[in-house]
Amino acid sequence: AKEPVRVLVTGAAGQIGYALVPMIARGVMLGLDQPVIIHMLDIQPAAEALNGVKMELVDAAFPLLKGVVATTDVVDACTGVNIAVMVGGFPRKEGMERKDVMSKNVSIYKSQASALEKHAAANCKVLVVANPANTNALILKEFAPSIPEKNITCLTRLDHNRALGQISERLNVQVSDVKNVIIWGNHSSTQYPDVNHATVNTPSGEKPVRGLVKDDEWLNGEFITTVQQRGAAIIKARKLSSALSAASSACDHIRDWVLGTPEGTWVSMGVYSDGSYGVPAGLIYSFPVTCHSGEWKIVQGCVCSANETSSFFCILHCVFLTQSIAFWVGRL
Ligand code: NAX
Repeated sequence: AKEPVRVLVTGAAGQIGYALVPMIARGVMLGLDQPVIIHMLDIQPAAEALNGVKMELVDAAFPLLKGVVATTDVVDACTGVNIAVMVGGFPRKEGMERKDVMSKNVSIYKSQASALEKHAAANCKVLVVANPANTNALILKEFAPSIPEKNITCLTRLDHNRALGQISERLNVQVSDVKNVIIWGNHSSTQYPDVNHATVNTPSGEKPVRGLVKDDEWLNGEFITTVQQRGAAIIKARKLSSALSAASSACDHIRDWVLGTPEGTWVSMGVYSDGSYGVPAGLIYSFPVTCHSGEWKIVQGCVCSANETSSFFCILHCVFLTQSIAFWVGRL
């Protein structure tokens, strides 16, 4: 039997946490033959709720679940973890200035970064979900210099999956037959969903999405804004932000990273830039990637003129964020 993998979920008493931990315990993230030990971290005001989640995990009698650590102590939470999914954080609220959110997250991610650096297992893989996701990942990277940069990523897979979903609805095809959309940039409304290389598997072979949709106006307009603003649409409908789709996409992100992407398929991940596509090196930016043996690699050659203007603004936005982070990191 395989050794259990330790998976940390921060903010585990929240709504994404509540959807995510049962998926992990059922093998959705790491496979149906992979035992897991789940570490859950939250803050003191949520300690009782966190314990309630632990009770439910016990009650569900998951065969793959070999242990649960539920704690408000960041060191206990991070000790020995192989995978860290950072869902806890301080999202921007109405009326808050960007710098207020930034300073709160810098202090949260500073302590979590150093706990991971000191106490996580060697080669721990980190996925930041909490918004602003690219920025929080960058803060974590700054404060955990001994964790290899390639091990710190952020979630844009939800946006990627939303794009697949929109194409499948539009063409009335199975979502599993659509692939190779790309989310460029930030997990925010400045992202650029790109279908220029996307294909659909049809009975007569793989066909480009653009050729099948035959409506460039929709692809260049409504499709993009729908994906960019889907989070707001969910909040409007549910009076709560996306949780099950975020949790499921976080599982997809880790599963593909650890177990590999299928041949000929790429996915979107927020990763540190090596300068590909003119994105300044060191930024955390969403690119198309393939994964093999636990390592991601940026897919090259997906340039298209349609996204030049948009990616220029994405890059500007990321550079601006990096500079603000450098400012806060310098101050603390
Ligand atoms: P909730 O408010 O339901 O849960 C957040 C949890 O984090 C709470 O239990 C809170 O007590 C805990 N927390 C706060 N500070 C903490 C700290 N210092 N250490 C540990 N835990 C802490 O939010 P939820 O709906 O679960 O969303 C979580 C985060 O995901 C938010 O930042 C949200 O903006 C972000 N999202 C990111 C998405 C993405 O695609 N990257 C999409 C979904 C989601 O909006």
